[in-house]
Order: sequence, then C-alpha cells, then structure tokens
Amino acid sequence: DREAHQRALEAVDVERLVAGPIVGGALGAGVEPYEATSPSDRSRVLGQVSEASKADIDRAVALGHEAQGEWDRLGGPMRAAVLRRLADALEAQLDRFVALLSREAGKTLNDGVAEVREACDFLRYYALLAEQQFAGPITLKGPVGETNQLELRGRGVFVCISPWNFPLAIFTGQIAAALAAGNAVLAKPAEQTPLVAAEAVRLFHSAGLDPRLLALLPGRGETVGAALTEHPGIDGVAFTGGTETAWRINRALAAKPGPIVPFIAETGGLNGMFVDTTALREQVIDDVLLSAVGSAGQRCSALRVLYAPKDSADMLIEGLKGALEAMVIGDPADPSTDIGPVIDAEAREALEAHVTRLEGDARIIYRKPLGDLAGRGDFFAPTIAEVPSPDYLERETFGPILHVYRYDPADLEAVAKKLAARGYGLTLGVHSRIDAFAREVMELVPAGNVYVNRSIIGAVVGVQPFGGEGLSGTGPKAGGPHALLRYASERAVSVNIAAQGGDPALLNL
Ligand code: UN1
Repeated sequence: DREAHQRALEAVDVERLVAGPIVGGALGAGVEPYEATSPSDRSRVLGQVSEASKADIDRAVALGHEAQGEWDRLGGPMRAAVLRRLADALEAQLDRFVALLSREAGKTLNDGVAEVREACDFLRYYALLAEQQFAGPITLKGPVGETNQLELRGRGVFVCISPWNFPLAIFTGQIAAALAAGNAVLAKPAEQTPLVAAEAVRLFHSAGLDPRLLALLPGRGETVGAALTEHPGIDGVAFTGGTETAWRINRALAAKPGPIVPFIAETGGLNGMFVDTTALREQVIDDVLLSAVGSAGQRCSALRVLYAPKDSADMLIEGLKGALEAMVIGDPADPSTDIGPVIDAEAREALEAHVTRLEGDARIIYRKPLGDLAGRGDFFAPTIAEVPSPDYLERETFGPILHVYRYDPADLEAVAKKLAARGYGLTLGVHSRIDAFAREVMELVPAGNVYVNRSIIGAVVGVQPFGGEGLSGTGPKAGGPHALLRYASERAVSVNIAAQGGDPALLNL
C-alpha cells in the first residue's frame, strides 16, 4: 500500500530516533555518541546513537541471569505464547518497520516488507519449535526398574551478534531462537543499523517480554562485541556476519574463563550457479539477476559467479546486460526502485577497488550508469564482468557485482572443484533440464542450500532451512527444525525406581 508506506516514511523522518544501550527496559545514556545518517542520502540525519559501556554490559549480564531461570521453567508452550505476541506486535507495525529499513539500511520497499514478514516468521516458527521440543521431558526406553528421561533447557545468557544486511530479520531470528530455547539475550546490533534494532527491542518489551530477558548493547568497531564475547558470565554466542569476525569470536571464546560455550556462526559465501545448454534462457536471466543484484547483492546467499557453458555464454551475457540495463537503481523508498544503495562508504569503496582489479585482469561487460545518484548516498554501479579463471574470486564481494566464467562442459569437474577448493559452502545454483547435471554439480560443490532452476536467495523460514558449512558457518540452519538445539542444554535424568518400591511418581518426574 503506497500511501501507507509514504505516511510511515514521513513519520520516521520527523521523529527523533534514538538508539543506545537498553538494559532492564531503560535506555541508558551510553558512551561515544554519534549521528546516524541514511545510506541513500548522507545529508539525512536519522537519529542519535550511543554505545554500550562496560557497566551496561555487566548489568545486562546480571539482569539476564536474574530472569533466565524463571523464563526457562515457564516451559516451551508458555514461552511460545510470548513469542507469538511479539510477532503480532511487529506485524501490526509493518509499515513503520519497512520505513525504518528503507531509511537506515537502504532497503527497497519490497525487500523491507519481506524482511518484516521474515522476522515475524522466525518468531512464530521458533514458537512452534519451543512447543514441540521444550514441552517437557521425553522418556527413553531403558532397563526394567529404571526410568530415563531427557529434557531440553535454556543455557543461560546468550549473546546474539547480528549483521546490517538483515537488521530486523536476522536480529529477531537470533533473539527468537535464544528466547524460545529458554535463554536471556544480550543483542549486539550491527554498527550500521542500531536504530531499527532499538525500535524492535522497545516494541518487544512493550508487547510483554520481561525487559531483563532482552538487552540491546550497540557499539561501533570491536569494543562492545569483544567485551561481550570475552565476558565470563555468558553461556553462548550466535553470530551472523563475516568469516574473519567469526574466527576472532572463536578465539575469544577459547581464551575466556568460565563455561565452555557453544558458538553458532553463519558467515559468508562464495556462491556459484552452474548453467548448462539445456537451461531456459529467460528463466536463467531472471534468476541470475535477482540472485546477484537483488538487495544490491548484499546477501550472504547472493550469487557471485555464474558458470556459463561456452556455447550459450554470449547469448546469456547479452540477455543479462539487457535486463540489467532495464532495472532501476535509485532511492530505495521509491516503489519503482529495484536496486538501492550499498550500506556505507567503506562497502562502496571496497567494491570500487574490486572493480579496479577487474578492469586490470578481467573484462567488464557492463556497468550500470549512476547518473546524479553518485554524489548523494553510497550508491554503487551494478557490474557484470567476465573473469579469466573459475576461482578468480578468493572471497565474497559483498555487493551487486556478477562475475561470469565461461566454461567448457568437458571441464565441468575441474572447474567446480576449483570453486569448491575456496572452502565456502553456503548457496549453490543449478540451471538445467537434466537431472544428472544437477546431481553432478551438487556432488562437486559443497553448499548448505542448493537451488535448482530458481534464484538462490530468499530462503523461507520453516521451508528452506538456511545455513552453510566450511568457511560459511557452523549450523544449525536458521529456520529449520534443529535450529534451537544448540541454544539449549540437555539434561538426562535416570532414576532407579526399583529402589523406591517401583513407583516413578515418587520423584514426580
Ligand atoms: C544473509 O544474507 O546474511 O536466503 C543471510 C536468503 C537469506 C540470507 C540471509 N536468508 O537470502
């Protein structure tokens, strides 16, 4: 609804948005204050942000422990009811959050709507899992004269560190998983997107979540993240972001005194799509562009390298170029925009540096003109380039750059193995009308999510469990049936009932 979007944008623009440490439900003064601006227009000030201090973190840990036991003992079904209230409250504010996502993260309206819905889906799906998996102990069969039961419980206080590319959906998804499993949460939003996170936290508190169970601890750079992961009082870390940061967190956790805690990481991808000559051209073009330049290529699931068979490569390249020419890059709040800005100047400069490299040793096929967008915000010209080797990319390029490698089908195995050797394993696409081709590619390239004859982005919660392996993360997959298990600890209770006259009710288990 265009008018509702417009009204919500105007409302967000006149509001004084504020983000800072939210501990025990109250916004603290924080430290190191700064102004947040919009990636689509750097002259637009969105609000004031401050970072959490060490004292904020200590207090959040203490309050989390204070409230967690009772929350855990409530049981899965009661926690599910609370999570559903949070989902309903968020859904009722859809337009407002779409406006916030557009302004703070540069999301197009379509992407914004999809993101708010995904956040609600995470809350509701994990509510369902909490009901199914945390309703009480399950009985396991053992020797006669003994009862054996297994129960899932919350671990304690979980740290959730989320990325700017899904500042509401992944932010909420991590929190929902940790809460569903019976934990309290310390949420560290990405430094580029604290405002939408602060709004979500305030909404969740007002919708009935005990504020001690969810603290917001924003920070720029590494100080807050490091203080959280090094804290002896934490019981687990869930992280989505870059592979290098995941290594750093892993090292911090290994060195930390206190409990040995689980680390759930969802990191980058170096995602390829393999096309053969039987694939349907129009379908390939649509799916490639959606996967590579949709959301300005700022998804870890996004397509980075298209492997086009030499006999149809020219035809595909021409089609991709024509279709990208027809796409609209511009203000993400304009309903006709297909591609918005990238997140910040650092991201834009890294992408530009990559294009400079491509100009030197690859072939630029097309760069979409930016016109007068260039000076306004952090817009980057979507680019298609042909690369000279199947493993030209060493790591992911996080933006709207599509690399095309022209391969000889006789070399498929060698080409695919070169990609696989980079060590990532997130998404993989195949376009073919031959089943055996898809199966062969799947055997050669590791990937947590394989997509055949469709785009490789937009995993649906509860339907397409999402997450990778190798350099791409640890699992368990977000939005899948096992998502909560690493957020929980298991307790097995075995009772010799023969010793008590054979009555299991004595222990009231
Ligand atoms: C990410 O980009 O950090 O399937 C992960 C998708 C999304 C990707 C989220 N779930 O496109």
